[in-house]
Amino acid sequence: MTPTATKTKAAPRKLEPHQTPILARDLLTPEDHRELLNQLYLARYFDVRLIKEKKRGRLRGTLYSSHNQEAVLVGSLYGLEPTDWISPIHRDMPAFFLKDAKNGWRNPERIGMSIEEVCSQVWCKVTSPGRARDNWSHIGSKAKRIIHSTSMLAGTIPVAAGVAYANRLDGGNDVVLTYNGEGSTAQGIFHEAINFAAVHKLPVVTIVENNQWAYGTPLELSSPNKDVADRAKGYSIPGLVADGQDVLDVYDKVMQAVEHARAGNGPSIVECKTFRAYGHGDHDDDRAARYRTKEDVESGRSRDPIAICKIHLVNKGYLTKAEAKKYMAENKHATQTSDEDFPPDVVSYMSKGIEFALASPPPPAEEGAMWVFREEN
Ligand SMILES: Cc1ncc(C[n+]2csc(CCOP(=O)(O)OP(=O)(O)O)c2C)c(N)n1
Ligand SMILES: [Mg+2]
Repeated sequence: MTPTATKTKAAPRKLEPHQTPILARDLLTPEDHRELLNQLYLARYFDVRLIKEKKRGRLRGTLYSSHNQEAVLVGSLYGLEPTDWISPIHRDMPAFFLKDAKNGWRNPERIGMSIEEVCSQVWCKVTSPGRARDNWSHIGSKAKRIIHSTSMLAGTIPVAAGVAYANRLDGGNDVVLTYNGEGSTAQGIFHEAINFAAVHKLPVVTIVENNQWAYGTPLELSSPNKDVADRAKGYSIPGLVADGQDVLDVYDKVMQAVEHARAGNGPSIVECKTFRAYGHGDHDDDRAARYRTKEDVESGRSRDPIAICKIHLVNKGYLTKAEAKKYMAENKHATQTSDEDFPPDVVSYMSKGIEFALASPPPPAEEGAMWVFREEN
């Protein structure tokens, strides 16, 4: 059965006849623009709150921070149809609850995971989609159109191509958005899968989150291309480069690729240039401070996506300067932020998710072998 979402959003604004649509953002309403900022706050708060929960000793397991990379997630997800598919990886944890979030963060009909499900996953509770098999991104849902993340780098792309191909055989034309780090672009399977998608003109959009580092390996040691998107030339498909710190630029470029795919023209690569704020995971924070210079980290983090979005909104007149200064989450290390730096509904949304997870039990021990061995009936 095809899932449907209750539309709570106003119909998209139409351009006046004399206006030429230049960019996808031109069709966004002022409310859409403010919602993009809210979703950046949501993604940032998810991250800083988990970092603080771990420091308080209320959380165990590795955290893979998406701090400073939020515009890539928010900008790429915002224009999707609820029935489009996504395949997030370790760096994209907020994508699970941001999918279809413009139809209402708390809307139970939304085709995305609830914050309760995602927090339960992080806390390894019975209420998590993965029933505590993992504390991070190894979760998916066919009903919510989320493909379980693949551990082997670039492994999301062949799966995405397979989902798109199966969907076509079923008469569908839904877009499949796959996320990958720049470190995955040197994998053989990256080429095989995009080549297959290009040959069959499958509606697969590959987002490359180029945060300059793959664990301790810098981009120049894994790719001869300065722009990873240049690899697209080898498959005769579009390769777009977006400023990954600018949510509207990501939105424009991803929508170009999404419309190209939906029109039957096949896949694209959208490289979003960004910077990994901390270590690969929090187990790597101390080591990362040795293999990256302080100056490089400061420069990489100097363009905060929340600050850049605010500048757009103030310039457009969608936010006053006073409103822009009300919540100051930007340009701060996670531990320097306080709840007052975020809108109260963002804090309460996440807090409810955490309370739900903390109150949920772990799975019963007898579930340990569940889904491990085939059960004979
Ligand atoms: C084929 C393969 N090799 C190695 C790993 C171990 N590994 C997990 S994440 C990672 C770094 C990924 O870097 P990148 O693709 O740039 O994504 P980022 O973590 O920067 O978001 C590595 C080496 C893996 N998962 N798969
Ligand atoms: Mg990387």
